[in-house]
Amino acid sequence: MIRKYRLGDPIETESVVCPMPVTEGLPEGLLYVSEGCFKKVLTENTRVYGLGETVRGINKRGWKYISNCTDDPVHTETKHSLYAAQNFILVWDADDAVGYYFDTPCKVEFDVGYERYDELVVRLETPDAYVYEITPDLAENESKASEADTPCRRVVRQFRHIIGRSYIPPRWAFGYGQSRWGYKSREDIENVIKGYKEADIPLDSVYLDIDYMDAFKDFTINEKTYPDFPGFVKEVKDKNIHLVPIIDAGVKIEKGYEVYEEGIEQDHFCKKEDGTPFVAAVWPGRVHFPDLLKKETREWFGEKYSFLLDKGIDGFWNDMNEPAIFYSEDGLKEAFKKIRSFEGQNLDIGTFFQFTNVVETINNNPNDYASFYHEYMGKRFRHDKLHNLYGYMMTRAAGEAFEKLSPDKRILMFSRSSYIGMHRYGGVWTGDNDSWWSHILLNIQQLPALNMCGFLYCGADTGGFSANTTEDLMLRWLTVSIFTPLFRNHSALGTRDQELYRFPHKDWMRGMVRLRYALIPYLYSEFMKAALNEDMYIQPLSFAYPEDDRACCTEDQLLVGESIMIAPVYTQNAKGRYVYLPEDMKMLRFEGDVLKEEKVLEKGDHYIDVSLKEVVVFLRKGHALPLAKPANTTAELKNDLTYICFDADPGSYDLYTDDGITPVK
Ligand code: MIG
Repeated sequence: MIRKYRLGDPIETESVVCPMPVTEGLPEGLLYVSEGCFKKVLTENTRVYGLGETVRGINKRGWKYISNCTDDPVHTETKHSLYAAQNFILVWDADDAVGYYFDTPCKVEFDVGYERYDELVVRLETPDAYVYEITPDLAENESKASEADTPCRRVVRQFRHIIGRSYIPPRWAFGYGQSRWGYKSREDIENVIKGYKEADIPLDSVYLDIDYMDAFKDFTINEKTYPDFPGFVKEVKDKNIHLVPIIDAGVKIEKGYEVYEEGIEQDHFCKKEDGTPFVAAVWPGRVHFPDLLKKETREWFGEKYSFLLDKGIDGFWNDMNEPAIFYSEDGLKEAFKKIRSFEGQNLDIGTFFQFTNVVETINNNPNDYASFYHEYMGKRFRHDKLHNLYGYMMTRAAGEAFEKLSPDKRILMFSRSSYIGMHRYGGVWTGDNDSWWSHILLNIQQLPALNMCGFLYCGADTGGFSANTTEDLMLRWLTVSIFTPLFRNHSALGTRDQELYRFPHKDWMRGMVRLRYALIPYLYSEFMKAALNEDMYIQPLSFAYPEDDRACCTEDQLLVGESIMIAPVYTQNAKGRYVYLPEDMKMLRFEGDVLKEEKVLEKGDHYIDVSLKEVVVFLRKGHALPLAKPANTTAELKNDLTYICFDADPGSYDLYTDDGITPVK
């Protein structure tokens, strides 16, 4: 059952697609303390889930999370905000599950037992919002119950129903992708493809980071480094490989640059209070931000993707759309003025840090976000009042354009920043993680939360973006990423090269990627069923075994689709790990795509050895797992499947298939 409440005068976000009457009063399960502040008592057993892409565990208790889309590349436990604002929270006690969705683009603070362990406090920056309260009981006209439903899963499914169907990518987007910030030319890309070919490692896509553009200008190509781009796209496509370029939010200010000129002429850029276009800076130096909140601007910007679609491109990633700001023109002036004022001084304890602070706070500065305006639904809004919608609207611009520009073909799209609602237009990647062991765990823990919020197509930079990776880290990370819909190896400029073919143990890595390809019929089928049934693709154990307290406390094992559980090793130099089985399961030990061992294990704790070249999967009782013969691209995968079963017939598995490319109606 879902009830919708209105607080004050909310800004419409169009994240909810089901029209619903407003119930008078306030949500029953929350205590309204004061203007925009809610409280709920948490018992010792209450678990709190949701919030999508954030730091820390699956159970969010014991920290404070702030929805405020931020380009912060250091994802440590100390942080409160990452790139996303996904305000869905699920509070679950022994026999009581309730979900809340706070639909407001303003900052929202979720104090989940931070001040007091036994209290959830939600503070809205401004007391204007729609609040949805979702309980597990189903009204007749609400989404159909599934046999596997448990209280948490029901709440999530109902929530997912009102926010609309999750984005569905083309099937090739389940293949392996190689990316790196630093590929400079057509030749660099050709070498990557050659490297994979020679090492016989499957590959479906190569990503083009900012260097494919001419001077970092959106919708341009550097003709010197990428001569005959359409010919290149075709040459690569003939090998069944897709090139996926990046698009940034900022439009370079440059006389004669078409996107800039048109944007000025047709009034598409965000303005300052005085009506002049707001000047910020990102990669190309000075830029304007397209006012993507405005419908006409979304149409205009979305149409621009045709520049690349027309050249044969069929996938994109949207970056820097929090939007990230290196500095604003006004902010920079101020900073120089301040810095000059320190000149000649004896910088001591009091002044030295003030001095360094001037530069440290210049990027993503709150003053800048409060100094430009949008036109949204016919009204003027200061950016900071609806900051969290910007990335959503950028991806929506693309998604809506694709429906017109590519009506017969799905286009790959994922974004860095997001708000619920964006899940209908694209997936997300989790941004600039590090090559740290703790970030494998973070990756594991973000996945179910993203699924709850509708972001089914998601994944992390495999191997880690910043910092230098190592062979063992990459191998272990692969044992997570081969199960995530988006499976991409990406790294930052200046870090150690991490294409799989460069590693001495590339044979082991090849084996893992081959296993991924063998799993694609299953993974795709489970993904599609989750999308079409408004369900979870990756679940925490508590969603399936709510009665089992041990399972509910398990934060480093996941259910992937209906048939399997994974328990990746994520600590360095471990030779295995303890795995908790919430029921009897069949352990499947793979070395590459070769099944080495099958063994039924009883419910309970087991220490499982897992060497660096192995992947261990647990098959649930009464379930079957289809496997294909691996191929070097998804296009070459055949549908002759073999099945591994545990007390089930192969025929019991409900395999979803389609052509993988026609948009699903
Ligand atoms: O501030 O385009 O998260 O994936 O490689 C860096 C360069 C800008 C941030 C993205 C990252 C990408 C990088 N971008």
